[in-house]
Amino acid sequence: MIAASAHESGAATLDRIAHVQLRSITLPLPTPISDAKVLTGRQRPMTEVAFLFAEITTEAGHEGIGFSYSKRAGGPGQYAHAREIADVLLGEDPSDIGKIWTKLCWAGASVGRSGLATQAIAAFDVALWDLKAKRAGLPLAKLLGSYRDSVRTYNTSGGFLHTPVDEVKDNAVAALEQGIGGIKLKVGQPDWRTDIARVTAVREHLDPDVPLMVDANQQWDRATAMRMGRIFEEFGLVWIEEPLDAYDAEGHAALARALDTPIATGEMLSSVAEHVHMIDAGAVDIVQPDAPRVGGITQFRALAAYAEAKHLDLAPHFAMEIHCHLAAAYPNEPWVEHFDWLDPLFNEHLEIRGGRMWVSDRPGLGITLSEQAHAWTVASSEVGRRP
Ligand code: SMN
Ligand code: MG
Repeated sequence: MIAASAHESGAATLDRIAHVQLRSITLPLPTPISDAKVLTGRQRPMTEVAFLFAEITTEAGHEGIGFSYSKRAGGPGQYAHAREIADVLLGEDPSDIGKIWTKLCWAGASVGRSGLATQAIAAFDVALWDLKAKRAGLPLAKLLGSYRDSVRTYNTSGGFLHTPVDEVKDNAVAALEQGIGGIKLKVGQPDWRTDIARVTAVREHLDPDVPLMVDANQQWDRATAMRMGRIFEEFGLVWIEEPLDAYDAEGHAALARALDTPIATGEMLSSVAEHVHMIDAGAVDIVQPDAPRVGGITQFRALAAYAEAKHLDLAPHFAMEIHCHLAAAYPNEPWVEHFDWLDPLFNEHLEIRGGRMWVSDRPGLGITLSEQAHAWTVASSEVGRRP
């Protein structure tokens, strides 16, 4: 007898994507943000973040939400690209996440498999993984196979270069009292002595056991990066982040070989291939992928598997609402970056205590858009029909 196919058995494979809602949401930042890229004139202070949200609904009524984002230029482009390719999803089995990623990629193949096109795909991909986990009744981390219920977390939003050092110290104390486990400070000032003075001031202000990281946002040339790295050795930093141009594999590798302090980088890379190039060059001790930037959770998981095989540590960049799940499913104890910037976008908030961020026990990512997020919507469109 021919075994009944999954279709005949009425399994979940009968479900099909019926409707896709896209939203472009502009999140205003409380104060203009400056890192090294601003102080050296490469960029203007950041005043907002452009989010691309995708909400997918199936004929059986299953729903998933995902997002991608752009700082400064790029948001409208991501939204426009997503609008162009959204109809590719209609009628597809929501479980065929890999197939759908490939279809979305080929739909826009002319604009490449990295950068803006990939980041637009990410919003759909994250939504499909959210939908898959919610349909299974599991938090995403558990669907992926989690190693832990919480992850170490450090704060970045209090340590930017526009913030006077006394305020940075206060922000660090407040973050630690909130239950945050580490503090990242921006460096890369025009005068390197100011960097040393600020990091020294914070180091001396906090308990010596508090983990500290620094982030130069690609500011230094190779000679400066080596000099600053050697000066920072005595601080026992958890890592030095983006000391060089994000694509300078050889330069990062020379630092990684020469310094005891781990080198962390990867946030700016927008494909798995770019990360593999850096990893293969020995350029990174702690890889910092950003799921929206590399094309979503499907791509992030491929990269995480490669990083695991290379015995690297993981510290995903930004988007903690996604990355707390992905980091919980990574073998080596990771760090997840804490930003409170996105809090107004969602009705739910991650629990932080004891130096750790606790993965929500809600199905999927565990997030729903707030009324405020809807009010900050600057454009929306839809394809298909709501079941
Ligand atoms: C960063 C994040 C958000 C804005 C500017 C820079 C960053 C980081 O490099 O690592 O958080
Ligand atoms: Mg950074």
